[in-house]
Amino acid sequence: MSSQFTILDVRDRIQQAQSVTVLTGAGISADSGVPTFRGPEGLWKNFRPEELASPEAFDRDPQLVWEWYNWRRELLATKRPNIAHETLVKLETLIPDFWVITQNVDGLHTTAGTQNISEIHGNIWKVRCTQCQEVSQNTQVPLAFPPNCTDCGGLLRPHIVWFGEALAPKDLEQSYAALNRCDLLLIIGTSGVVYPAASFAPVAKDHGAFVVELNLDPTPHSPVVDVSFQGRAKELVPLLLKE
Ligand code: BV8
Ligand code: ZN
Repeated sequence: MSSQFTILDVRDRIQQAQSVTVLTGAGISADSGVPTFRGPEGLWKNFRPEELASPEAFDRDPQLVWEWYNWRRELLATKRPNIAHETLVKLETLIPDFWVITQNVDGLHTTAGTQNISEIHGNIWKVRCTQCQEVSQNTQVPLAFPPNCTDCGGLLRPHIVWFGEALAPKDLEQSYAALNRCDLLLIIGTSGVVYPAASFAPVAKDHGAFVVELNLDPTPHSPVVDVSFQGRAKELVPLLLKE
């Protein structure tokens, strides 16, 4: 980390860039009232990931897993994108090549209007059939248990990447392509501990991108990025857009 750059320097660099990639995590949605995962108020304080967000957990007790996702769907149904999501939508219209890679499953980037996006951990508003693998949009809240596939009758699961599961090849391809061509990588609101996303910053840095972190707290990314700013996404991200 270096203090030689101000956020206004970063704003100028972003607006002069040909290609910008943004990696987001739960911190950007925290300002919409969505709970994060880690930290004092995080979801993992009350739940154990391996008991809820793993294929083994779903095999063992699909009803429990669906109850947790239903609870989160109910909560998310009341949340709206915030000014940080909206600023990224505006930047997308200004910068020739702009790609968002999000670890968030809440769909708030697309609700805000972001077009170029890889939702690498899936989307809580999509379900997938455990038999025929068909993916469909589903916004029913709550979803009665057991939810069944209209095509084959199979049990539906959340279309989310759980611990121990591989990310979709298309999302990985899009993400690495965006990381390998960007002039600037902006990392917003992620603790940087979940792989493979935790290894994305060095990919961009190794090919020469300028890497910027915006996060409430220091993270494992902080010492390796070009510049790190501590603060709330809703306060920092709007500063990246010129009036
Ligand atoms: C895979 C979905 C291989 C649930 C999620 C040991 C070493 C290395 C790797 C591993 C290892 N052991 C296991 C692994 C692999 C594992 C992993 O990385 N584990 C970690 C924890 C060690 N990864 C996997 O299993 C991945 N798959 O590796 O596959 C493979 C290959 C081939 C074939 C088979 C398998 C799959 C990862 C799946 C991740 N899914 N959960 C759900 O959402 O329902 S992870 C979970 O964490 C969330 O989904 C989230 O997307 C992700 C990242 O969290 P963050 O978004 O960063 O959120 P967090 O709360 O942590 O941090 C928020 C940050 O925001 C904080 O820093 C905070 O300060 C900041 N903040 C707060 N408020 C604000 C703010 N910032 C700004 N403004 C604010 N207002
Ligand atoms: Zn099916």
